Amino acid sequence: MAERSAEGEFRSGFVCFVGRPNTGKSTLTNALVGAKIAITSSRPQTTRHTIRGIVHREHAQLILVDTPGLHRPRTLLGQRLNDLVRDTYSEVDVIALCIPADEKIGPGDRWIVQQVRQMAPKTTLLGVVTKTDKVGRDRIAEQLLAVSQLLGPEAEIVPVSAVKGEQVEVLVDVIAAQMPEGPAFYPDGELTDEPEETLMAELIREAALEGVRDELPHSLAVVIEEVLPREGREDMLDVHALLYVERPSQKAIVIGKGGSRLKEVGTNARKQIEHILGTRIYLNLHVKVAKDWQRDPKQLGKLGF
Ligand SMILES: Nc1nc2c(ncn2[C@@H]2O[C@H](COP(=O)(O)OP(=O)(O)OP(=O)(O)O)[C@@H](O)[C@H]2O)c(=O)[nH]1
Ligand SMILES: [Mg+2]
Repeated sequence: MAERSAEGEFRSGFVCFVGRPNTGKSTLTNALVGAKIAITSSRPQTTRHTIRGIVHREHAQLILVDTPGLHRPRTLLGQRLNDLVRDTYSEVDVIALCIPADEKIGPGDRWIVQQVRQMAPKTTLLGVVTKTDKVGRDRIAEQLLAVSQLLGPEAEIVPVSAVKGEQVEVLVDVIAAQMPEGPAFYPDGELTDEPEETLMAELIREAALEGVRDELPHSLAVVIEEVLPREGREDMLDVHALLYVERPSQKAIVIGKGGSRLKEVGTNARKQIEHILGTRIYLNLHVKVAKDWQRDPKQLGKLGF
């Protein structure tokens, strides 16, 4: 168990969550921050840019950097996401490797450890065994041992369930103990440095990902075109968003029969956005085809990658 900082000392710093896609990094980020600032889904490659979440405690402030899952890239988008994650290694005090309790450690995990050790040889590497609610105690113990073998005997390893909220505070303490002494970087109460437009685009993408299958998730990108205050109404925003897909067939799936799916996506996203921004919005969604944007440098640039 890590030492707590002595009375009066304040610690602050950056911690980056890394791991294969779908290992629970964003869910854990939200659980630690105590608010939904990162979207999550059962599909790999949900997170596409680094998201900073801020954890405020009496004796510490942690800035969590949630990153896209790392994997051997198959598209230009995949390559850009990997580059993004590598860039953040050098900027953080602690790197926390997330490995689910219910999956065997594989070459993908070893590859990530090797990347981290190469790019940030001096940075503290922690192990986090995620999704512990999915397995029994024996399996958790087995996984802790396996992660210890992967990271070496000096590495601290914490088992957590972000969904059940188990061990989340223990993880905060262990990370905080590794941080340098120093003042807070962000004012009290600030939970993320995500621009509101990014949050909105992400919540729309999450709603649109719900229930879709196969390769569509990777083909979907959302851009906020315009945010305007409603004339004569201070408490309402008009938000215009574009959903990009790669093929006409995908456009049909997103829109649904008679527009039914898109309507549902709009309703779900609107509720989430209103909740996080604390203001009423009118959400206008349009779907467009941008052929093979994941592989096209020009299109990627336009979509912000
Ligand atoms: N049962 C259980 N499921 C979890 C837990 N944490 C995450 N999950 C589920 O695992 C899936 C992936 O979670 P995410 O947080 O989106 O994973 P990620 O690592 O951010 O994924 P990428 O952004 O694609 O790399 C989702 O379906 C989550 O609901 C947990 O503690 N318990
Ligand atoms: Mg994620």
